Amino acid sequence: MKIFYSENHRHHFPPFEVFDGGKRVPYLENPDRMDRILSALKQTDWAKFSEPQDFGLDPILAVHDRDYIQFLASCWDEWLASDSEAAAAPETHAFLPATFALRRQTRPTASVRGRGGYYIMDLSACIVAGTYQAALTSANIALSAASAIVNGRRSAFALCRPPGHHAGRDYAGGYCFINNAAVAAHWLSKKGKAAILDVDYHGGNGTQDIFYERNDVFTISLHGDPDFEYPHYTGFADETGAGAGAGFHRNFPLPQHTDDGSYLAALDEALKLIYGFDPQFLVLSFGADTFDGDPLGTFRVTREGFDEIGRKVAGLNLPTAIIMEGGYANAALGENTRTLLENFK
Ligand code: SP5
Ligand code: ZN
Repeated sequence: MKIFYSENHRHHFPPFEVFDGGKRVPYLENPDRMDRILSALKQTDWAKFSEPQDFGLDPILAVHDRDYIQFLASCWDEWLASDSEAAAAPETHAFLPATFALRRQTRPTASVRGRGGYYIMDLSACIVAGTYQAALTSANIALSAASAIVNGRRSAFALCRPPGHHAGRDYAGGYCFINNAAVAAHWLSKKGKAAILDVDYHGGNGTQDIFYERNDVFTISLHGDPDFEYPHYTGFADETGAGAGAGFHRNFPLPQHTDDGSYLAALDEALKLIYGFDPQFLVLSFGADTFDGDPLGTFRVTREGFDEIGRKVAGLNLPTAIIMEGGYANAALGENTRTLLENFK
């Protein structure tokens, strides 16, 4: 299997994020995650590593707002120019807004703070010097995997960092800046009908938003119920698409402590819906944070569960681009990811 990967993510490593309660904690979405996955894959005889191709900005701007992408590009430099403490010690700082636009506040204002609070939805999408380059490269990794399956491969793995599924057309959140899976799926949709199946523990709100009014990309997400889990405001079962996209999005909100058995039962329902849509390509947003023991999750999916998830999704027999999203139990992340991927090799 082709694995697309780049070292560019290492320069995106904010020194902290902020949890509920204002608690400042080490950034959980860290480069060590990639090292764990890389070392597990390097032990196999089937993982073939490639650098991503550069697809330019057009496929990214096809699903993202131009001013938002420009904000990501210039945010860090503008922040250093506007905050002397950050400029004096940039490596211990990150950009995070402290005031957020509400939905009735419909436009960004000129300052970096005013654009930050408009384009960022939470306190885990920290921007540092390497963020924009890492996010662009991550999108190119997803596009490279998409291109591999268009060129006849049965599957390809995009080892993306930063992840993407919380990023919408004009916002960052949940460690995500550019929606890698959405960029790949939109690009694929020009070659044939595409579906996105999101099995990250968190609801794929960005992916949902981007395709909500479209019927040419079917999107579906299994996740912790927003009644108790991030992203809190979306991912409910009654959100099924709008306008031309009515019926082309589905959510499966699941309770705390969901185990292999109930997860796999929900997955079976999701796979039936994808089968009914009859896509030519599948994009799998894969997060390993459903794992029993993930520091951000509450589910109890086991390593055997990841094997079953992989087997069931591979059973659709569709050319599949597997896009890395979350997963923060680093000690188990490599093995869980390899276990899922083994089913697609
Ligand atoms: C890609 C991805 O998995 N993003 C997840 C971002 C979640 N950010 C919200 C963090 C909420 C912190 N809650 C702490 C619970 C610790 N038990
Ligand atoms: Zn997640």
